Amino acid sequence: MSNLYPGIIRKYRQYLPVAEASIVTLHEGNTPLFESVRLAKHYKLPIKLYFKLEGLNPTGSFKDRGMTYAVSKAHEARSQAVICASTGNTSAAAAAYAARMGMKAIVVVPQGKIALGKLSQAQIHGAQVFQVKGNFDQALEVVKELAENPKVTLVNSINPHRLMGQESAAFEIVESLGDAPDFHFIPVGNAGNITAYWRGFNRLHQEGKCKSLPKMCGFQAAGAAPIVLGHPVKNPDTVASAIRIGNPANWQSALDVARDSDGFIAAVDDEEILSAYRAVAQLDGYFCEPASAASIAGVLKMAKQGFFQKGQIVTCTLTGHGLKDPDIAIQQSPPPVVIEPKGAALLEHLKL
Ligand code: AN7
Repeated sequence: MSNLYPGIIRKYRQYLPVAEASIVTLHEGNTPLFESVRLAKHYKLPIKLYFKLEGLNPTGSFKDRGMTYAVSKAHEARSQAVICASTGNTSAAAAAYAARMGMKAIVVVPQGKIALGKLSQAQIHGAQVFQVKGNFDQALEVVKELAENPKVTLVNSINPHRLMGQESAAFEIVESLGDAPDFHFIPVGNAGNITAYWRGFNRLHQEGKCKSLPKMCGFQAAGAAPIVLGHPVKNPDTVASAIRIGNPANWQSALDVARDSDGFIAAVDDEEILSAYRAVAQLDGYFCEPASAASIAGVLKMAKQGFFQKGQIVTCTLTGHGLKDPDIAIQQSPPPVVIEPKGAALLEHLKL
């Protein structure tokens, strides 16, 4: 018998039913839960802080968990193509899973507003890529108009199969810790992922596989914080392009999760996001994308306010890999020094 890790559909078969011949996997999931050492120490956090490294999924984001199941179910339903609007990561995942299944992918992204790595993924996997003259919310309206067509399946997070797949990240956290954490911090865009985690934790709780439930703490970017403000944001703006969303698809559900878990949805500004983005890279050696750092910025913000008690267990989803958006990393770092090709020239610049 093979010991190959089979991906989340086969691992969590009882929760993700689909015909065997329709299963498409890139062996997503099984991502590490990684303890913060130097970042936690630097900020004198009283908690045990763990990062769920979702950037280590095959296309570099958590979207793979939802896409494996959404594309499998689309194939089972004899759909010919999958379609999505995206701030980048959904389109990368849709393109990759469609390629692996031999289906078409049609992706609609806001023109000039998605990270280059993500655009390159959609393109190289052979998706038909459309750039809409507008923002993500408008792109979503466009694809919803096509979703009635039985030949295509919409794979945004309004597709329930997406969220069913994404529950698997909560299952893995419970497996890693032996119980649920006290708090779970997570970035919020369309609010699909926070909804999926909460459902996942609840499922295991009902089955007696964890004794407690976490308080769910979701963070939007301040320039794109409709849930916090209580109204849609017409022109959302933030450095965290993945969560530049002004009218989230799962808005009500985010409010329900915050209420039911005794948690909250709050905002962090771009400065806080970028500071956390640099800190996790420079102190803990992990490179996440700016949107992912919103959850760490949230932890740091709450810690400053004395929110945590000593020894509490906090997990934090780092949703996507930093290599998706190298432009921001370069902007946020000192430029490389140009030198003559001589050891002495290098030595001049070193403080050894
Ligand atoms: C890195 O790809 O919406 O709250 O179209 O890429 O479940 O929407 C991406 C969202 C967080 C927010 N972090 O998750 C898309 C898209 C990263 C993301 C989110 C996204 P949701």
